[in-house]
Amino acid sequence: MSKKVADVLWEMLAKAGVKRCYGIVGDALNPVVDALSRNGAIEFVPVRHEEYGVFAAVAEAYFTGNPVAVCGTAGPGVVHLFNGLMDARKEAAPIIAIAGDVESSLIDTSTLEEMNPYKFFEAASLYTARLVNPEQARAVINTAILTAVLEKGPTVLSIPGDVAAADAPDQPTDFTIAAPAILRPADSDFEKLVRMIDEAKTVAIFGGDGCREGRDQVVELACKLKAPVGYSFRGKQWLEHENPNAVGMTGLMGYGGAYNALHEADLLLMLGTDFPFSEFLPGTSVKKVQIDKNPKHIGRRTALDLGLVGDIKSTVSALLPAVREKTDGEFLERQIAHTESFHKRLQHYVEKGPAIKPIRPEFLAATLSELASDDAMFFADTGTACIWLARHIDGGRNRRLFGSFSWASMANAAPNAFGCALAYPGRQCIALCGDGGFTMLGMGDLLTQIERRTPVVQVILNNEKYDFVHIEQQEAGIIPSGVEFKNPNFAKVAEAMGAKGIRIEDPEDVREGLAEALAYKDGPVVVDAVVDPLALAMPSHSPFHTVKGFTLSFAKQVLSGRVDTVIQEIERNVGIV
Ligand SMILES: Cc1ncc(C[n+]2csc(CCOP(=O)(O)OP(=O)(O)O)c2C)c(N)n1
Ligand SMILES: [Mg+2]
Repeated sequence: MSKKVADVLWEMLAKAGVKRCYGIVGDALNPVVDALSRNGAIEFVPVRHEEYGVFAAVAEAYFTGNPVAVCGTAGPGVVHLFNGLMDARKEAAPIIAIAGDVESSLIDTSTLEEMNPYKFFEAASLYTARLVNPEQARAVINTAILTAVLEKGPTVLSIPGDVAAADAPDQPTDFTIAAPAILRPADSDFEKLVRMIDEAKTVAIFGGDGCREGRDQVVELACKLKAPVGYSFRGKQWLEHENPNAVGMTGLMGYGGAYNALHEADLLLMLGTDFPFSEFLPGTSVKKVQIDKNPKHIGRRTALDLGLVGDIKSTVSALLPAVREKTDGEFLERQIAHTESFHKRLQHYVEKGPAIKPIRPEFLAATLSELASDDAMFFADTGTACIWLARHIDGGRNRRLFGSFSWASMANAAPNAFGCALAYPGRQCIALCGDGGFTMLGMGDLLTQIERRTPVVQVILNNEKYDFVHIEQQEAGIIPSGVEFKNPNFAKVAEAMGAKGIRIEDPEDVREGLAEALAYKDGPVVVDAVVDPLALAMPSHSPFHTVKGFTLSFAKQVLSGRVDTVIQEIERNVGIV
């Protein structure tokens, strides 16, 4: 049998390092999966919702660095990919989406399920191609792969079934992915940077995901400069552990001394970060330098004194021998002391946790962190789970923390954990899920985990609420509405579906319940943790409008007769327990 276009597709994807394709088949994709079975090098992972497949692929691609394929078919199935592809774009994950298209003879006729992939994917995709002629195959597949891998993001190949099933022209399927170049600022700019660092009395560092490869160099530089190191959520997992200068995160989830360190330094070095919350960055009283390999990140969040293009590892490696060591450690010590005192405050609900019912999420997360293995991978749903992940799950050289940090979609954690459980068999993959997030997407595809007996631990923060939004509405000074819902007993639901279910209602059962969940290796576990729906987490630095908003919301709630709720909420968050 001659080679089909779909055979060429899989051959090239396999050569690019694709190990899995997550998705749902049907119509146009039938010849595509048929060719996948013939190919044998790539595993097809059928899911119950295409978006779940993409979130799984995003986590796999982000951590392994390999491109991952996803698929959905014609119209609605393709549309279900979209939110996940936006996430891939924001989290910089190389994903190649295979979108089933209508028959090529019906394109642009408004036939059943037809949509325009160019228009539809414009916001998410770095490159979208419609394969309407077998002669295009090699060139467009090649471009989709190279763009996803080199520009780190999603690309889309829209393929009509008839083209996928057509004979492929006799073309070579080999291609080359260029090795990355070393990217460093020009000598004269570099010298300017060295001078600024040497002239500054105190330096602070704020790092993001761009420090991933250069983390050891950044920590070494910080030690040499006696510089406190703060980080974005995406930078936390690279910069916090084994770093004596770590001072926590700034922003809405901020903790520790990061905010002060950034604002009190003479010079701020922003390294590999596109941290979006400008209000948490200092103004002109602090000199600011930003270094990033993506020139578009430079200067877009705050005005700078110097902006340099360079990858963090090689730029900081070059800086290390070039800058003078600082001798005065007073600034650093002050920021570390501040961080330690904030940490003590954070421990309040962890230490008191065993005696507080409903269960405090701080206590739940800290216990999970303590019990999990040193190479565990943690994933947090967008929602309060992110706050508890940021504040109470410890990182480590071999631990990994991930979420929809930049796109901030709900329902990412369970599929993220599933993708990593497939990519890293034997490693603990733990999803800290919102009850809103889990019921949005995680519950249906729990069946996927069950069928494959994939050992994913899902810990559900059962607060019967879109709690993050509840907090947001209070911050905005309004009476919370549209945020409450009712849940079933998730442990029983999980058991009925065929997973292991553990319900934890009492704080004294937290340790045992989590230990049991982590020890279970025979398939997925759902831990239904009934947590305090009124637990609040304020950032280490609260902007004035936040404080004002809470006060206003509390006042409005009291006036509308919700006195009990307000008193309870205040009581449960000021340590009067
Ligand atoms: C797909 C999607 N829909 C809505 C939102 C807005 N949103 C952000 S967090 C959140 C609440 C999440 O609730 P839940 O999963 O129960 O977590 P909790 O905050 O209660 O821990 C909502 C609705 C979003 N980010 N993504
Ligand atoms: Mg909730």
